[in-house]
Amino acid sequence: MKRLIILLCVLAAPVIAQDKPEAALKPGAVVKDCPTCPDLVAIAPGEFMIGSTPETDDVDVSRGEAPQAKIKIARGFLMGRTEVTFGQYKEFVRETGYQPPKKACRVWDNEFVDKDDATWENPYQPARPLPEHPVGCVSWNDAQVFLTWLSKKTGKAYRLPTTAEWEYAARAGTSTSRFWGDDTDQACDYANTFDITSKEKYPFAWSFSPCKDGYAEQAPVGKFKPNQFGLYDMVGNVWEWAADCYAGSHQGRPRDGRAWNWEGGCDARETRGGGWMSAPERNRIAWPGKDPAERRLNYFGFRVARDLDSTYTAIYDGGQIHRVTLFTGDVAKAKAFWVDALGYKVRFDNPSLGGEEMTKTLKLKKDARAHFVILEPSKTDDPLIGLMGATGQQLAALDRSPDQATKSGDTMMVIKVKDIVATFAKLKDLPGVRIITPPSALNGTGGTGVVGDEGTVLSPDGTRVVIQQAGSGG
Ligand SMILES: [Ca+2]
Ligand SMILES: [Ca+2]
Repeated sequence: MKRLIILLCVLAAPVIAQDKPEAALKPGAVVKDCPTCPDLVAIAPGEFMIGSTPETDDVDVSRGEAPQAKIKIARGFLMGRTEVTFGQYKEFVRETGYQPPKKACRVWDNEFVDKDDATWENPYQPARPLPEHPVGCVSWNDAQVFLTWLSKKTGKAYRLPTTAEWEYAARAGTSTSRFWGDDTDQACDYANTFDITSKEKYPFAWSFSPCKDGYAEQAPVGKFKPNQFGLYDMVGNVWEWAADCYAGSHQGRPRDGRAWNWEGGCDARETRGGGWMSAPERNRIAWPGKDPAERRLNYFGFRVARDLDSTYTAIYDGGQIHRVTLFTGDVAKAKAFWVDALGYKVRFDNPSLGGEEMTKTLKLKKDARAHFVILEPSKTDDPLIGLMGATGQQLAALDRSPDQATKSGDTMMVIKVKDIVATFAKLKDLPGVRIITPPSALNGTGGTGVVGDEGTVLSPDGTRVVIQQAGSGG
């Protein structure tokens, strides 16, 4: 244990150089974390009413648009200026080799149908995507893997915008159905919707915007006028995944703009903003789609967000998310440990390998001090024993042998380094979380690393979490 503490102190030095604080950015300023990264627009804090008034045209009370709720976005944040593009996603796939578990995507083929040969590369509409097109046929799960990759690439903690952030940014100070007003006949200046151009090519049964925008299907991003915050395609083009569970109501939503997720996971995630194939009543800022996290449709994409001055440093160059295996003589005990002691909302699943998924949602006790200690194998693909401790739990029995660990009655998990990377990427909603173990510190001789940095952070469910280095007292 002594050795552990000494090493942790050595590792405490920051590994990311701090640039000028982003909190000082002027609203509307555009920043970029790498040459091919998404443009990010600085969004100022503020208050707004989420949802629609009962008098709004086409208001859908069944989706919980009304009644409204007052949201205070306390902190500024950065939001993708456009939808994530085909070119950006292609770079991600090239660098990671990411293969989604099941290759089917819903496209139009004389009807809307899931096609096995439809992929982000072959989304049918458009037949041959340009690098500037938004990427489609990406699920919420796929988006998480992309965000993990982008976070590791840039050292910044990328995530999806929360529902509240998305709507705040889309409204850009307006309270109308769309950021340009309520009229659908003006849509063609501001958005790629299901318009006369689309209607001429696709015989969908629903209504259309009574104007011509020139795009029958997807348009390259940024072709229409931006909203008042400088964001493009916040209505139309591709639907955009939000971080939140679909709630069907704004009552009970966190009032500070955080994502609304709950224990046990959710059946559907919110999608926002409508799309090129959607009817005008759905191409409104407030209307929420609800779709399972694994669903792919060629008219669903996403946009990135991140906190100002966020940091993210991953250990190893993981890439794929692999299965996380609970290894313990007492599974029930191990599960209880995770749930009670650690408590982050972490989804242990396996979008890249398919098969059985294990989903666990964890709840951290208020003011718990979470210590993350990892024992390192000689190779990144070796099983790795991670022992997770927290206040009231002992950081003990650090041992590479699962047998010994089980015998000693400790709760052990056998996971891979790559899984650690992926797991902690799931904590991306937590501002301030950093993984500060460099690979060189993990040498297979019982060396330890710590994940997390000192600081107080908020978990997505509003729990205040103090992350403190092991051995630093308290
Ligand atoms: Ca159109
Ligand atoms: Ca959009």
